[in-house]
Amino acid sequence: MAALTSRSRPLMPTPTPFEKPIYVTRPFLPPLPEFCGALQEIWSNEWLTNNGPVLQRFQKELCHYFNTENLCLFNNGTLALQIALQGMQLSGEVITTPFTFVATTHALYWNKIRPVFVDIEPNHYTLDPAKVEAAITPWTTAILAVHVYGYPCKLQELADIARRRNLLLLYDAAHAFGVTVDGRSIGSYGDLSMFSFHATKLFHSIEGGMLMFSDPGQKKVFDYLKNFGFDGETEVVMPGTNAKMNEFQALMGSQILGHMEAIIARRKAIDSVYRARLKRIPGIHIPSLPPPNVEFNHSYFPVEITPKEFGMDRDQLYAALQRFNVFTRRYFYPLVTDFACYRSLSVKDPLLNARAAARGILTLPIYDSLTLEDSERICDIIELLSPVLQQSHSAQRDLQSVVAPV
Ligand code: T4K
Repeated sequence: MAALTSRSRPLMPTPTPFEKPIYVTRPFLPPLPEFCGALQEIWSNEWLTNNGPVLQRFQKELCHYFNTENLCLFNNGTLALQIALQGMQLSGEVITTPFTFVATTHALYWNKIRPVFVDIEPNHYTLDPAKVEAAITPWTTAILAVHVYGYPCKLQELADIARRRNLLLLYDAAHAFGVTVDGRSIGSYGDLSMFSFHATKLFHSIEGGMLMFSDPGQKKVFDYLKNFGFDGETEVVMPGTNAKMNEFQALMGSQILGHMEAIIARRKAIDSVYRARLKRIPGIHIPSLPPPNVEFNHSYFPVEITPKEFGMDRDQLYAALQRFNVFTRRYFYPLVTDFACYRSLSVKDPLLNARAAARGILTLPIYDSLTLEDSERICDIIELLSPVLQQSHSAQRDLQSVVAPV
């Protein structure tokens, strides 16, 4: 009989809609009294932005966390990446992924760099090194890969290509705070990494961004570029912009940093519930966890829906979950190449894996204040919505009505 159901619960109570909306994420907020108490420092300093003392302290804390001096803070991740490309004087073509948040591509465009889109590998949706190699032209200056959902890119393969072909290797690590590979922060791989500290991220400073880089000489350039190019009070050495992180952002980041270990542990527990429950549902594919040399951050929980096996397509499930007050997201759909502003670009690669991922992936709610009961209930709802399981349930009910004593 158990074989007929996904769990050994003969007749499931029908799950009901959540009373309040369950979003794909909610920001972690430090305890309010803790934060309010800490605000006193800003009031005492009467210093709100422009490289203030709280920002300087936060930067030191991050240097310690990432075990490097080579980092620079910004008011968001998008401007951090734009400034990185500008400061490294990149031009021509950069090989990149279409399966990302649109900011990755925008940063190239704002620097008048042509994005050359190649496909991703199907396991963790990161840039496929073989496709990168094939797309290199005399105009290629760099590779811009994305650790999407926090899954590390093929670090060794990409590094080999970059070294052999004399290209810079940049990572959009917006999703990868807290990820380590072989005991080293993921930000220490490649020439440079950008982290986003947006409110929707695992680690945040309300809005914010960070660059981590291998060449210490770059710090000065990035610091100029984020502050109008000022060198002292009376000299401007390059046409910079304004991309400074303010004191309130820095304070939020600083307050959250100390909670990171616990935050990741709680997400790991939610991830385990989803994995254990959803793997039994036909038509739901869960990407594998990264190998044991990776400390993962569980920043997202993507699942891939196969309509034929599941019995409905990803978009139908996305809409059906909303009726239960569960607001999942289709990160990243549409592909960047399908947005109106990039549609006219010629893309040689058919992007088969990226298209399949954009069509099939649903990112489920995962965040600090989501309880394990909430995640169980989301699984209950998905089971209820699964046409295949429903057929099994009704078959089971039929069977029970036959065998049940009168
Ligand atoms: N590269 C990559 C790979 C990225 O993913 C991103 C950003 C960037 C670069 C650029 O970094 P930043 O410049 O943003 O630092 C969100 C974020 O705005 C964006 O930062 C993020 N990627 C992207 C993946 O997701 P939306 O349009 O999905 O956000 P929104 O407002 O719909 O929020 C999602 C859900 O989060 C809401 O349904 C509810 C919840 N939420 C959101 C906010 C802002 C809250 O509960 N509280 C909140 O304060 O883009």
